[in-house]
Amino acid sequence: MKPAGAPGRKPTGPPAGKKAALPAGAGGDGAPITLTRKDFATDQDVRWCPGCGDYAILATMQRLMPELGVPKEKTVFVSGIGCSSRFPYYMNTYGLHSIHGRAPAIATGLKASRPDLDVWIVTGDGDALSIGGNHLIHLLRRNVNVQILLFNNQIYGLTKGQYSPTSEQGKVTKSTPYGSVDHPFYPVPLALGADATFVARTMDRDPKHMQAIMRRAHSHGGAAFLEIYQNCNIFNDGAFFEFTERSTKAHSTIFLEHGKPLVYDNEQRGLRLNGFELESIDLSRGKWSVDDCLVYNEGSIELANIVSRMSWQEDLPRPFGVFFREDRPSYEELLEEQIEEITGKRGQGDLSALLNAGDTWMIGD
Ligand SMILES: Cc1ncc(C[n+]2csc(CCOP(=O)(O)OP(=O)(O)O)c2C)c(N)n1
Ligand code: SF4
Repeated sequence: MKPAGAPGRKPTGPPAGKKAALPAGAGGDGAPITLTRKDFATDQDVRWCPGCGDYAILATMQRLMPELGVPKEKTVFVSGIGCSSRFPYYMNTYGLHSIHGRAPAIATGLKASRPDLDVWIVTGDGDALSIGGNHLIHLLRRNVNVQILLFNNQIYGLTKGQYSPTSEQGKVTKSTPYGSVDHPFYPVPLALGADATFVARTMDRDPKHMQAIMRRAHSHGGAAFLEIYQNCNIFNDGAFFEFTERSTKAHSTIFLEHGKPLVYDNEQRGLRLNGFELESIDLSRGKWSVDDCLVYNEGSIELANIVSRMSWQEDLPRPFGVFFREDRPSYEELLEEQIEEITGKRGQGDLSALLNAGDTWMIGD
């Protein structure tokens, strides 16, 4: 296993709230440079529609970056194709607007060859779960040490409003004029099923929560999967209003916190485990108290599975926060270890000798 600070670990910065300083001399005059949110913005025109939820996610990321303390030149945003995938243009870091659905493959290659880089993947529900579904699950099971931000707007935005793998059954769109008959993917249970080591959910309209969860995703030493509910106000407006708007948010959402009882609706309601089922209980009438509520444990895959699956039961609130987290060596840690071990035993390899070993043929004129 590598010591702390080795490639598998996320680069760490100053505590939350403190400004990040580049190493002395990075500014050319020997003095440390203090970065602010503005340092992470670019001069590019942002081409999202006015009112799109993507703006809030971008602003939150730009606010978070200085406190992470990772130098800009060590940070890379890799995206696929879609409105959300325009994100790297707007971050003043390295970035790659890549191929549809292939951000996980490109990020895996990048981390395998440059494990010192801090890599974020930005993807949409179409990009990550239609054309890129296969790539995503393999990145998760391998535990590549990157953060994956899945902007879920339950629609294809860039191509003007076709249904996506997360669109609900019955959804009427340009490509499903009579309503979708497809059963949707639920990204959180999907990531848990792929053995992701960090799985969380947040929403565009709660920047404080979003920033806190992004910070936690970043501090995780492995593949950190974060689903973000994102409003596409042009093609799927209001898909998540029940969870994001002040009038309904309290009784339709619950915020998971490790070691804390599952209470919601201004502590008027809670969740208890009844067999393998979760049950909503009224804490205001004396029959039940907070002591009857389930205490959340983000290290339990069993709880994570139960809580992630309750998301679509109408009488239960929608969970946000960290569903699951465990420590497991990252892909690049294991890869480095293996390379060191084999090189120690067999010496440096010779690519040309390898290519010319065994049967080779010359192609004639
Ligand atoms: C190989 C290929 N197939 C299809 C497309 C068309 N296409 C572009 S973006 C997209 C889906 C985008 O949806 P999503 O990932 O949800 O992102 P959003 O635009 O909603 O942010 C599709 C199907 C493409 N660009 N390339
Ligand atoms: S089409 Fe939707 S997702 Fe795309 S920029 Fe416009 S509002 Fe945002």
